[in-house]
Amino acid sequence: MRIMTSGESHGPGMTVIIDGYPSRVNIDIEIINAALQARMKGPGRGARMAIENDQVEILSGIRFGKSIGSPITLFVRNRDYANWQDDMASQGDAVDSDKGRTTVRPGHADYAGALKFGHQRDVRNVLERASARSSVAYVAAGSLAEILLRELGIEVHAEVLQIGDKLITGLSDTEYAEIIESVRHAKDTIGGKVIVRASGLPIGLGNYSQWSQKLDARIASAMMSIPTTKAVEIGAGVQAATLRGSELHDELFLDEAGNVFRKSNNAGGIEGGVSNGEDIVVSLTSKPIPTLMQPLNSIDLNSNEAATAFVERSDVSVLEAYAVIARSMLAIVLAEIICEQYQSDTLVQLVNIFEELKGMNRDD
Ligand code: EPS
Repeated sequence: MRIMTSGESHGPGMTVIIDGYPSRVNIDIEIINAALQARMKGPGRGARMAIENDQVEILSGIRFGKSIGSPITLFVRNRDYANWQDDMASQGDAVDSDKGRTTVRPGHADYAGALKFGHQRDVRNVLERASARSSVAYVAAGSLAEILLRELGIEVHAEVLQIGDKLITGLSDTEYAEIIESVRHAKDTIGGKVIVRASGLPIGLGNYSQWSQKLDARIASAMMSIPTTKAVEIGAGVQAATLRGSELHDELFLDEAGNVFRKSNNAGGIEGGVSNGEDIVVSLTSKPIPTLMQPLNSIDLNSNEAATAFVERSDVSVLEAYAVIARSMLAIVLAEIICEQYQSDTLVQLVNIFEELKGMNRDD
């Protein structure tokens, strides 16, 4: 399974094509819609979310509620496009509008993207695609991946761990919302941390043989691709630096029936780039988003003069959405690796392989 996305934030919509998804998987469109709706929620979201009402349209690959083995195309319409048709037209001349941008926001793709593609006279050409609106497509694909994983007994969950420097445990919903409101009041933005867990995995996903096949390397790559991610930790993560080997490594024990078990999971379910049967545990750090209502010092790329970054409608905190996106990315990576490693045309073939896996792992 592999995925490719396209679409601009204020264009007609976001598209994702999922190729190599096994046939005969029951696909309930409401499961995809529930994930899309969850991504829109949470305190700190901006006015755009009052315009959008993300719902998936299935354009190919699914008939009568089942995958058919053909590429699946999912499309989520941007309702805001109705307000942007002239500015985002694919033909004709650029319109005279207040939506063009020549100053850049520190921390966004604006500066490097404009210089890379030659868009100094209209940075909107960069920010439309660099927008975190692109996460809609990943969440749509992620929920398809999760549907497949669930058929194989694998569950993925995510939650917010920390807002700014405050742990969520111990904060009430009101206190959480109040932190965001005070940041909004200060015309600033705030980041945090989320944690994602996958359970029910077989031993042996990924491969220690090549850098590109290592499960933790692939998860880290997917997580770093989410706009705003600045760090990814697996299991104990950065704490590993402060622990002795005897404290960190998860010892193996046998129960009375001869089954292997561990008393800790500091490895986060991955050793040597391979899943070891424990839960996969990944935590991610999100920077505060770079569109500020109190703009930072910047430059105007067109005039090459000092300026302040442009100010436009945006979010204060996206942590709840970030958790939904992180969960989707983990589901996508796991489904991709499972489909590569246990190539199967149909769901039944894949389920049978998973049944066999339960009794393997001895060479005698
Ligand atoms: C974003 C800017 C805002 C966010 C957007 C990401 O959009 P707008 O400029 O239209 O207000 O709302 O996120 C989404 C639209 C979304 O669906 O998550 C940015 O600059 O990255």
